[in-house]
Amino acid sequence: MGPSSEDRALPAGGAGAEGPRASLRSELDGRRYTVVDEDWAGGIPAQYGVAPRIRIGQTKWFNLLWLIPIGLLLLMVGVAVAKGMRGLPAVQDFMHTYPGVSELPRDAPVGFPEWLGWQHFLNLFFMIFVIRSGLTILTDHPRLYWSRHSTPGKDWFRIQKPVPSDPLYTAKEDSITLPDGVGLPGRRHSIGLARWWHLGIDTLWLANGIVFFVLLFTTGQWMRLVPLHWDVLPNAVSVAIQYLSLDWPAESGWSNYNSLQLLAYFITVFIAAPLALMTGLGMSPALSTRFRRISSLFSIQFARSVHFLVLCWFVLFVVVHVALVITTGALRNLNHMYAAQDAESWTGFCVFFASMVIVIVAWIAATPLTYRHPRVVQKVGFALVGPAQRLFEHIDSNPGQYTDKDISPYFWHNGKYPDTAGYKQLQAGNFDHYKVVINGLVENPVELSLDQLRALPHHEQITQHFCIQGWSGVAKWGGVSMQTILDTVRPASDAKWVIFYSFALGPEGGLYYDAQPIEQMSYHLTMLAYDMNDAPVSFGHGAPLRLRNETELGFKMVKWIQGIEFVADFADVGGGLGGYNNDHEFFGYRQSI
Ligand SMILES: Nc1nc2c(c(=O)[nH]1)N[C@H]1C(S)=C(S)[C@@H](COP(=O)(O)O)O[C@H]1N2
Ligand SMILES: [Mo]
Repeated sequence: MGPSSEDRALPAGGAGAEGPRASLRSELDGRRYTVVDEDWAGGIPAQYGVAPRIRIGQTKWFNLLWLIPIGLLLLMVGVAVAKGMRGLPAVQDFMHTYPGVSELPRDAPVGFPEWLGWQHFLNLFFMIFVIRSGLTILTDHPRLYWSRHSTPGKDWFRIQKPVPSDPLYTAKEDSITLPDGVGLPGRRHSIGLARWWHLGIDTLWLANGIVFFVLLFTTGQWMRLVPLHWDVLPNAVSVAIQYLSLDWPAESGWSNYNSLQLLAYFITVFIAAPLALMTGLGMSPALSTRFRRISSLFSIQFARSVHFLVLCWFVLFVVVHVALVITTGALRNLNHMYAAQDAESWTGFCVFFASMVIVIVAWIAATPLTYRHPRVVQKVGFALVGPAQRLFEHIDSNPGQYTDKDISPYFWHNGKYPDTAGYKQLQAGNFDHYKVVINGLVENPVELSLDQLRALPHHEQITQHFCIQGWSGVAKWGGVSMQTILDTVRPASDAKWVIFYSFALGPEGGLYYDAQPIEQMSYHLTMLAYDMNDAPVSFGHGAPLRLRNETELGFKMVKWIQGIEFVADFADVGGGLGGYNNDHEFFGYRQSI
């Protein structure tokens, strides 16, 4: 069973038409989930996507599986062409001038130091979990776009069917399942856990990378990874012809990589890896909102797309790299990297074999352990990446990033819609009897009707929403700045968190809720919205009132708000972890990245 505490009788949920009740806490689900079992996340059933597709033109989609036969065919043609070319005198001259290696500076080191072996292993080990959890994150919104609008049909890549026409179709419904051994974890919508893996291991991978860069430049090993002369380009062409004509270049990896190899390593270390970091950060709502210049050129979706292309490069690199290590003198190559020696012995192979046992065991165990001990994954992940997330939470961005012309034509829906009798009654009455209850540790608790909210100073902002699942959209929000609410209710000095209660239940019962740090309530872009794009917020987007807090990811922006409570801490609110998704799905409460 998932929950750790005993099940509570679920409340009827929602307020009656007489107005919201004073305390909404009792309507929360007090359970705190500790395992991922069959009933987890409302028992969301598995759903599989389609083979990856790329859009060509307006509406045609190309199934990427075709690349397998096409690639084989091209390879065969390439081999034939390369073989033919090598008979030509001009090509022979060229290959004589450019045999395939660029000369190294005289003081360049020879051979592989021992630290490189460790670096290489740790890098490989971390990358496995980064890639697998990255795939799970991708499949939570299995589409890629170039613009921040995430408009259905405008995706350039998808591993899911076209978006159905149902206007209330949600991003959660769109998510797909991966096999447990591929994704980390594989289960549909397990993005909370996937992100702890991804961001947590990322910090280790980065730390390893920083050590690598420092050692590279302090030992002179960088000279072996950086092309120092333009002749590397013709030399790389020469190597390509040699590989393709099946008359492979002589191995010189111990002292000097061939030029094609050098370029591949250079791109991987000095371009792909930094790009992975930069595009990763480019997806942070806090950073994207703050650095609007960069973000207006390279939107969150551009960053997500490039992040994915970097993954494709890494995977391609790994496949070719491993294939060549094996086919170009496996024992000697393994000795280089795993035993720091240039010999034909089995030493390197034995170390490599032992390291592979570790890799395989960890690979197999990762997903089942995640399902059994999700809170451990969450804790470790938070220990690793939490400080960075906390840091970015201090970013209080100014309004004005976007204008009317940036407003997205389509804005995805998400979450579980409210269907309680109380909400329906209010909705039927056009929310005339709606009142948002604002209380807790405040000097002046209030209950405000929509008319009263509309009478308060009007606040408007055009901002970008970024869902944890990966889609984004820009909208104009009209309503009341949270600062105005603070001025009205005057929080006590011990009020540190603000709880937003929804009318809607979460997938496993109990009201959806979320806790926000009080500092962020005075940010320029934190508000209660009753209008969206100059019309009252629709049912799907949170009628009659929803939260906007642009420092955070979308799931923290509670829709269909019925109450707001100021508290000293959230430990005894709901499951005690600061939000419905945190209690149930292992999300975190700081979500600036
Ligand atoms: N009450 C409630 N609010 C919610 C959710 C929910 O499930 N229930 N989902 C959240 C998530 S995950 C996102 S991304 C945004 C989506 O807002 P939208 O449907 O207006 O795009 O609402 C957030 N607010
Ligand atoms: Mo979301």
